[in-house]
Amino acid sequence: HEGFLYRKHEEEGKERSPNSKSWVNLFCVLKQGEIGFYKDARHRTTPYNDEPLLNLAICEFDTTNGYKKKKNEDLKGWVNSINASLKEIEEIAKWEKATNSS
Ligand code: I3P
Repeated sequence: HEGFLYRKHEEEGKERSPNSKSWVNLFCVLKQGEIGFYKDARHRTTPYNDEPLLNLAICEFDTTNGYKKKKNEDLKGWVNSINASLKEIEEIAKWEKATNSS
């Protein structure tokens, strides 16, 4: 799953920029349990702001936090993809556990 999303950090970094709470339109790519953020579709080797890939396995994911200031029409599709990805990670972990113990 990939596409442009507007993103905003809830926590503000020590430095105002680039960790400000402003919205930024980024090309987001969900692949193998990780999400990468890029300036556009052509620059998917260089993450936006040199951010490391976001590993879903160590993330908490909550769509019910009640943010209502802006609507998010792409939410449903991304939630489905993220959940499918999490399931995949879980299955791989189970499989690895089973192979290691046999
Ligand atoms: C932020 C910007 C965001 C706003 C955020 C501001 O300021 O106006 O649009 O989020 O509000 O801090 P800046 O551009 O100077 O970083 P919303 O659009 O969600 O209101 P916040 O502090 O309430 O997150």
